[in-house]
Amino acid sequence: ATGSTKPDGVPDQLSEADAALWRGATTILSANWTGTHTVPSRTLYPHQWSWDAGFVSIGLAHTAPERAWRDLRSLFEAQWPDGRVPHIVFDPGVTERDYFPGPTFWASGVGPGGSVGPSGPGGPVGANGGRANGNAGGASDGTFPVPAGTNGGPPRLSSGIVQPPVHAIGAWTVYRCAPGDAAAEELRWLYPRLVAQQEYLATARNVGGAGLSAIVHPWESGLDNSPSWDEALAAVPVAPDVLRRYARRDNQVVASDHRPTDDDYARYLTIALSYREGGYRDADLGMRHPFLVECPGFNALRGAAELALARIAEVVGADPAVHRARAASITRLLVDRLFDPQTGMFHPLDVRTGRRNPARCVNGLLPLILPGLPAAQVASLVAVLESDRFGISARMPVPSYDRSAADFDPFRYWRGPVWFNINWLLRRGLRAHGQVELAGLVRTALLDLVRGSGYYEYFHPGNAAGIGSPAFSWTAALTLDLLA
Ligand code: 9YW
Repeated sequence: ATGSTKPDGVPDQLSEADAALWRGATTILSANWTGTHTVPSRTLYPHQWSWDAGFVSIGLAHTAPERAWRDLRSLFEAQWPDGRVPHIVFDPGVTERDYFPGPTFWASGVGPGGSVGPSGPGGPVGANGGRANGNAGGASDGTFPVPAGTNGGPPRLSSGIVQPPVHAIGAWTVYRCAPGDAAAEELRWLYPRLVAQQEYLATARNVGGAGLSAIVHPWESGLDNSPSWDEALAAVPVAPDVLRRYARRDNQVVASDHRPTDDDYARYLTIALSYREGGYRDADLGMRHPFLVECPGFNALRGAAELALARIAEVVGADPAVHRARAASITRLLVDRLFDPQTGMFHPLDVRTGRRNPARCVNGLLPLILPGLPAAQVASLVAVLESDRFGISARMPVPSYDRSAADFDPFRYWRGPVWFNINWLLRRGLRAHGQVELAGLVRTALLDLVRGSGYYEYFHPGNAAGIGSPAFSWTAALTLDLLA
């Protein structure tokens, strides 16, 4: 939280150089604000993305908490009756040409019988404003509140998949930075929805049966083309002609060799179509869905969300103990199922084959954010972070993939480049385990990146050049949090 500020809201304690960084970041967040939500990037991602909204709220907590609450509300107004929070909420004012795959591709709310709208098996809470379609899920007390503002309005168009649940951490951060009656009211509105989101992940996505959530698409991890998914993706039978039926847009905005390959994309679309054809239902996924993986990063964030919910529960008068117990159980399951003593880190488990993916990817370090992670695993992750594979240093934050791997690619998205949000999470984890010095190195290296290259989407892990979209929201937002 900030103390006294200069007239334009910049914290007094910042040096001139840091004040300039702060102003740069707030300018980007204002430019990416639409009036109801923040877009990740004006050029590349013109809608609202789920985990981006969580990170953005962490930055806005320091500069514009009322916008942070509005942003989170905007996302949760599009929550489905079964509790899932869609990974993209589409802006009806943006044309299909500006982003692919857009609302026509996802056709959310279209059931197997072709019925369109909120009465389909999984459409968003919409015109009829409730769970009239008989979906399971909702808050643990069995009542799912009707989202305010959508009652009687048109259904919000969205994708049908999810992203890592970082929103409780966001909401808690906004409240902590700017508490008060209005903020407590926002927490009361969000709390049952955040609980429903967690319930969905804990039940419908418990495909492996042990209690960890399975993702049904690489996009759900947030780490789209990470080597984490290579083996599971290779086994997906590509739908014939899929890339002729649908045209990509991303690689027309950003250089192709900085993005996933066409072959990756064909598989992404095939998996999404399979889920769509099943009406986005999760029953029997194990029997019919071509991609089901327990991701250590996703599940660690689910655990961290429970801990944030425990704090929120204390404010809204709910029971914090159940959330702490769930976080402890997720932590245990991660260690039992996804930790590999050979590599000293966590690896995704393919539910279809029972195999753990051997690649050393940065999502395998994210369980560090869980304060209850046993000391042996903490020590092991710290050793991996300090090794040449990930090379934590004051010069460069942690790359998305093992630097010594033969297929490490410094340009291609989640196969090497440095990502701001992941490093922000790792720094948080290091601090949670008393690794103050390493946490400080990550902070310094992150701030040097934006100071030297700007607020890019990702960065070259060798020369620190910005890659992908400039003026990227979560990079700006998390810069504010590092400076505050
Ligand atoms: C896409 C918006 C999203 C992020 C993902 C990132 C990328 C590509 O951009 O996804 O078209 O959705 O991989 O984590 O949320 O910033």
